[in-house]
Amino acid sequence: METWEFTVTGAVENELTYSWREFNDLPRETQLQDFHCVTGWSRFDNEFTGVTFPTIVERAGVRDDAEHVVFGSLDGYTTNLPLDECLREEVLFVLELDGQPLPSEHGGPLRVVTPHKYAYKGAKWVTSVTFLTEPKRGYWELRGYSNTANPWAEERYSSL
Ligand SMILES: Nc1nc2c(c(=O)[nH]1)N[C@H]1C(S)=C(S)[C@@H](COP(=O)(O)O)O[C@H]1N2
Ligand SMILES: [Mo]
Repeated sequence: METWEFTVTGAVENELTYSWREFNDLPRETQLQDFHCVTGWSRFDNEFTGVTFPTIVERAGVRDDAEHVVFGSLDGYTTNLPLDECLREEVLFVLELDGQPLPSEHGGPLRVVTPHKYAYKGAKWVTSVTFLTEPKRGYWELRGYSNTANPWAEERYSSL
C-alpha cells in the first residue's frame, strides 16, 4: 500500500494522483448491487462500499471533448466504456465488500463495478482511469466480447 497509486489522466482539467491514504479520504457510499458475468452466472445483493465515478469526475473536471474512458489495472487488464455510461452513481470504485476490505481475488484493494454492464467492464486491481476523445477497446473488447455489454439485451459477443 506504500507504493499503490491511482491516476486520473487524459482529457481532464486536472490530472490527479492519489496515494492509498488520499484515496481512502474521498467520500464513500455503500450500495447493494447485482453482478452479472458474461459466461452466464450472476451474484445478487453484493454490499459494495466505495467512491462513485462522478465523485472522481467532479475532482478531475472532464474536458468538453472527453467522450470515452479506459480503465487500467495492475495485471495489465484494460476495459473501456463511453463517458456517459460511467457518469452514474452505481459505477463505483469499490474498497469494501460486505463491510470488509475487498479481497485481492476479487480485485482488492480497489476495483470497479458496473451493475448495468457485464462484469468484464469492472476492472479489478484498478489503478488508472484515462479519459479519451475517441473510443478505444480494452482487453476483452478486442477479443470478441461485446463492446457495449448490456446484460438486459444479452450483448455478450461482438460481431467483429
Ligand atoms: N484486472 C482485471 N479485472 C477483471 C478481470 C481480469 O482478468 N483482470 N476479469 C473480468 C471478468 S471477465 C469478470 S467476470 C470479473 C470477475 O470478478 P470476480 O473475480 O470478483 O468474480 O472481473 C473482471 N475484471
Ligand atoms: Mo467474466
